[in-house]
Amino acid sequence: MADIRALATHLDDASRNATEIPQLTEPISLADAYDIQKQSIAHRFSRGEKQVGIKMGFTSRAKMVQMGVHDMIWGRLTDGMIVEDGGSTSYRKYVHPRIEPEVAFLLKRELVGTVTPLQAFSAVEAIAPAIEVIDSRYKAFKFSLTDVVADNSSSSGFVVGPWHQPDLDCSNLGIVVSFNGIPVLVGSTAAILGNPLRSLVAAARFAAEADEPLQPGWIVMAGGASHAEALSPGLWVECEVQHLGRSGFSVVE
Ligand code: OOG
Ligand code: MG
Repeated sequence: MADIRALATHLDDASRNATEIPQLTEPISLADAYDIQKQSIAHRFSRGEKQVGIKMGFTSRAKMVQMGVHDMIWGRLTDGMIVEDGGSTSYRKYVHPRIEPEVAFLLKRELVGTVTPLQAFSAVEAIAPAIEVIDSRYKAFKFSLTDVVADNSSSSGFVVGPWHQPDLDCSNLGIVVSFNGIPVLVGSTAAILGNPLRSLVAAARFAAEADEPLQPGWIVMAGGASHAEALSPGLWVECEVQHLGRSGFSVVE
């Protein structure tokens, strides 16, 4: 039997100290992996961090293909992971960080269980262009489905741009990510399950399974619209989403 508590501490230590670890060797169930995630994040809560939402992962084909994982996953976001829009983050805080262009939803109502896209939409207060900084704690960024779930789905940092009223169709908005002003990724929000709202629908279902309803005021990160791109110190990273505007941050040593 896997020692859930020990693995949770192991992963929390790896994340806190930005040290890489080998993939988990014992076979664990998906339910165990989510338990490890929960207990690992509980360490963050005990250090004073607060949950501010959840992130969805593998909601686009590009991400599934890049990582060889073909199931949707989710992770918990805390205030300790916030990177200020227009601000900076230190490369030293990560093992081998990558960024993904995403959109973020801000909820105004609790959302849980089986909901329609329309019900999900009616719980949305605002939408924003966003960037996720993912950082697997596993060596060479290689993991199985259960490994990555236990590692809080690689969540590490996130940047949310200006909030926009949800009065626009976000199903097919153009995306351009640039590094130091040079475009490195282009895409569309349509890559996220055909419509990022479907990611919110899935998030509500996961929340029900975990018995942790999505809360008003929470942020839901819809998942990367493209493959992830590696970061290095000295970069100014910007993600522009059509009609929503831009979010950006710099990576310092
Ligand atoms: C897992 C996290 C995936 C996304 O947006 O698809 C993710 C990983 O690729 O490390 O955040
Ligand atoms: Mg992501």
